[in-house]
Amino acid sequence: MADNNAGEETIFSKIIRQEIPTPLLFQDDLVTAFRDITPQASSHILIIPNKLIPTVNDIKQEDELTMGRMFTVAKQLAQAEGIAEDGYRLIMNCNQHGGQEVYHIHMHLVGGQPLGRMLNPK
Ligand code: DGP
Repeated sequence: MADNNAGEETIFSKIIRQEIPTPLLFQDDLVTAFRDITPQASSHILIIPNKLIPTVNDIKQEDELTMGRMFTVAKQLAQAEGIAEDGYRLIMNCNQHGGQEVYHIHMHLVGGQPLGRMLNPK
């Protein structure tokens, strides 16, 4: 997918507005959560800000409440998934080297199985 640092809307904005119907696991005034379409573990959830922020590089001080809410929701969803005690991983990819494909920041919550080393050795 092409780099979208210009800040154009992505498919995630349509999911937030439910223009593309996707079952939501959580939504409030700041964040939305739903299951990843291509899960890479038995639990794979995306937690995203309702506001379009293209990359982690674009986060502003005024977004700190939203960033904190993303973590609070991640914790709650991990508990709801039953994976909190065994553990899980939170991932945010940034730009090309980070492997970011959708330019609307999102936190991956992955777990439900041992995840191995953090990075694949080359
Ligand atoms: P990243 O590489 O960090 O930008 O991850 C983007 C993730 O978004 C990827 O794991 C697949 C997921 N994804 C992309 N399009 C859709 C969609 O239309 N619906 C859902 N539920 N997930 C999507």
